[in-house]
Amino acid sequence: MRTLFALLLVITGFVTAPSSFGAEGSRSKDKALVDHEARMAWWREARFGMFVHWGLYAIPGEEWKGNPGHIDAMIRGFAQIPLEEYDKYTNRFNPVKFNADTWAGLARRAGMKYLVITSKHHEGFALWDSKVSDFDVMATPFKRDILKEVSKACRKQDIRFCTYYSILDWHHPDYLPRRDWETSRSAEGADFNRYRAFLKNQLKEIVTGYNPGVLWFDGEWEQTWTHEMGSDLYDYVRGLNKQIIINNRVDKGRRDSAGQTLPGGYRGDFGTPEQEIPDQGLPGVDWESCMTMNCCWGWNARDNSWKSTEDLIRKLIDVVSKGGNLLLNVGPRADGTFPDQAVERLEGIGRWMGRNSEAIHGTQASPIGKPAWGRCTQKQLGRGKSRLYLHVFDWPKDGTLVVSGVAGKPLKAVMLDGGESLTFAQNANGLNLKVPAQPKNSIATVIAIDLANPKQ
Ligand code: FHN
Repeated sequence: MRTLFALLLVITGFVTAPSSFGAEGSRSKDKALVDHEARMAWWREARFGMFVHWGLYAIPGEEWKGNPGHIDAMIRGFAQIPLEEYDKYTNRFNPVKFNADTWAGLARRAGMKYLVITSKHHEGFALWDSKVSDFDVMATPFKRDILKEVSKACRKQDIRFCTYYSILDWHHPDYLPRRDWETSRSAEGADFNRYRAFLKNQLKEIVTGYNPGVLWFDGEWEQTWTHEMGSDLYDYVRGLNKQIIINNRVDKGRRDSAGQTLPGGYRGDFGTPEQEIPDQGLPGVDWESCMTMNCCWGWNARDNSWKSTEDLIRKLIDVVSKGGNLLLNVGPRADGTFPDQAVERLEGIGRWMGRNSEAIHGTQASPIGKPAWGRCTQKQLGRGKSRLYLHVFDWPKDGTLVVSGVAGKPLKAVMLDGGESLTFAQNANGLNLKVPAQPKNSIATVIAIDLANPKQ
C-alpha cells in the first residue's frame, strides 16, 4: 500500500522520488523504490530512538566557569577555545563509570528501538579506534573503543546501533573554512578534497567495523560542502552497505530546523526536524524529530531546564500521530554516566511504554487529524481491518469521549492498558464512547478501536 502510495506521489511529481534514488530509468527506479521500502521497514516500525551526544565537550560541560550559554557539544566554537587549548581535554578524557550495557538497557526499557551515538561531533574527536586519526579515544587515558562497546551492548539488548557523524570538523587541518576567530590557525596548505578522503576513510571504518543501521550526518551547512559532494558521499556510503539508512543532512537539501528536504534531487532517506515537531508532520515522506530533554545536546551541569516526563511522552505521541519518529537525546557526563534527570525521564517513559507501546511501535499517522482531547495513531491489521489508538490527554468529565471523522465500521473498543471493553454509539460524524470516570494514566490513556475499513 505504502509503496503504491509512494510510487503515485513520485509519478504525479507531488514529491520527488525519495532523493536517495538519484537519476535512474523507470525500471531501476521501481527496484530502487522497493529496496528503499525494504530498507526503511525496521526504522518505520521503531518510531522511537535514543540520541547520545558524547565527546570531550562533556568535560567543560561539567566544570566550565565561563559564559553558561556556551556550554554544549559546540563549546569549542561558542567559547572560541583555541585548538591547542581544547586538545588538552584529550589527556583528561577518562570516563571510568562508562557502562554501555547500562545505556542500552535504559534505552530498551524506555521503549526505544535504536540508538544513534555521536561517533565524531564538530570537535573532530573520534569515539572509536580510528586508524586514520590520532585525535581519538585511543589517545586518551581511557583507551577503550566506545563504538565497539556500545554496538555490542545494543546487539545484546536488541536495539539497532546507529552512528552520527559530523561533516563539519573543527580539528582536521584540511577542513575548511577556519573559524573567523581562529586567526592564529593558518589555512595555508589545507586541502578540502584531502579532508573528504579522510572523511570517507573514517566512514569506512565505522560502517565496516560497527555496522550501524543509520548514518546520521550533520554539519553540512557550510559553503565548502556542496550538493555534488553530498550526493557523492551518499553513493559512497550506500556502496559500503546496501541496507544502511542515511539522513538528509548528507546533502544540502535540508530546509533549516524544519528539516524537510527541498525538491531538486537532494539525497537522503528521511527528513530531520530539530527541536520541533512539524504541525502537520511531513506528509508522504519519512521524517524524524530530534530533541533534547533540556536545552543542550551535550552534558551541561548548569542546565536545569528539563522537560517533564509527561511533556516528553506527549511529544512522542504527537510525533508518531503525525507519521514521524522521535529521536530523544541524552548527554552523558564526563564520567560516562547518564544524568539522574535523564534516567528518571527514561524510566518514566518506560513505565508508560510498558503498558502502551503497541500504540507507538509500527503505527502510522492519524486518519482523524488531531482531536481536541489528544492524538491518534493507527495500525493496519490486514483482512480489511484496522485499529485506531486514541491517546487521550484530557479525559472527558461526562464519561463520553466523542470521536469525530472515523471512517469504517467500529467493531470493538477496549482500554489498551487492562483490556476493559467499552460500549459505543455511532453518530453521523463518528462515535461516542462510554468511558470510565477516571483515566488509566493522566499523561495519556489509550483506547483501541478495531474497525472494518470502509469498502474501497
Ligand atoms: O550543532 C549541532 C548540535 O550539536 C546537535 O548535534 C544538533 C543535532 O541535530 N545538530 C547541530 C545543530 O543543528
